[in-house]
Amino acid sequence: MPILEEIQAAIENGRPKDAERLISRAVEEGIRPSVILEEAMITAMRNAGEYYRNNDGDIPRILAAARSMRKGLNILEPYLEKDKVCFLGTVLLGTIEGDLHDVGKNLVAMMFRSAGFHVIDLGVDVSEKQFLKAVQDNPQVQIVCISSLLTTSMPEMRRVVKSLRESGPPNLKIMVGGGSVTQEFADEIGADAYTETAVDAAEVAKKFTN
Ligand code: B12
Repeated sequence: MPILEEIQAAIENGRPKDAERLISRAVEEGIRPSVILEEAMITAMRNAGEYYRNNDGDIPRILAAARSMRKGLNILEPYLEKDKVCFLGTVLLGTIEGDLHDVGKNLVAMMFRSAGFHVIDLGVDVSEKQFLKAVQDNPQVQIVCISSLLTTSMPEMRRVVKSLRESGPPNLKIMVGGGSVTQEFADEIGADAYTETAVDAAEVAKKFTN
């Protein structure tokens, strides 16, 4: 089986050790890190998500896939970072309060880092207060990114955007994303940008800072 398919299978089937080993081997074989990420790893998480949806939420299996993805990202990240050209700015990132999903957020962090941004990752279940405090404590932050996968967390996202507008610096850019967010919702709550993928998110952020 070609190595990218092996990586995809290792993540989809929740085999973190195999994922780590195969990703290292693929890098050694000269496959571009961004190709490994997009063609094998993101595809694996998409398939795992489909499986979860069609099988009434097989939680142990999806958790094993998410863990393998995280282990794999740790291996790949230094190689992706090597490609970065220059320092572009500082981004603050977190998953909204009430929401513990972090696979997409971690991918966003990684794409930003490999594009040349410094990322302050606040983790998951981040409250309005925590976002505001982090912006105040880190005046160099130019962009705040908020991730949400749950429709139940969307009112909280709206609140955070509102208070960042009221109390944050006037030129702060706010980006939103994650499975529950749409362009329409992003416009409605006054975010500066929404993108469907982590790759596009980093591209849009580059335009904001240049
Ligand atoms: C994995 C998973 C879990 C894992 C999470 C593990 C982890 N460490 O993250 C576990 C099992 C813990 C879990 C729990 C729950 N989950 Co869940 N989960 C998923 C699943 C299958 C995949 C999510 C994922 O990782 N996708 C892969 C990543 C790469 O995609 P992504 O996050 O969307 O990110 C991409 C983009 O959106 C974008 N992006 C992400 N963030 C941002 C931010 C910015 C600023 C930008 C610009 C872009 C961006 O970039 C990423 C890459 O391109 C989804 C189904 C699905 N297909 O999405 C359900 C799903 C999100 N879960 C769901 C639910 C309901 C739950 C639970 C409530 C289940 C329960 N009854 O307990 C709990 C909630 C726990 C909580 N409080 O958060 C629902 C949400 C429904 C809804 N609309 O609200 C979904 C959609 C499943 C479903 N169809 O019912 N879940």
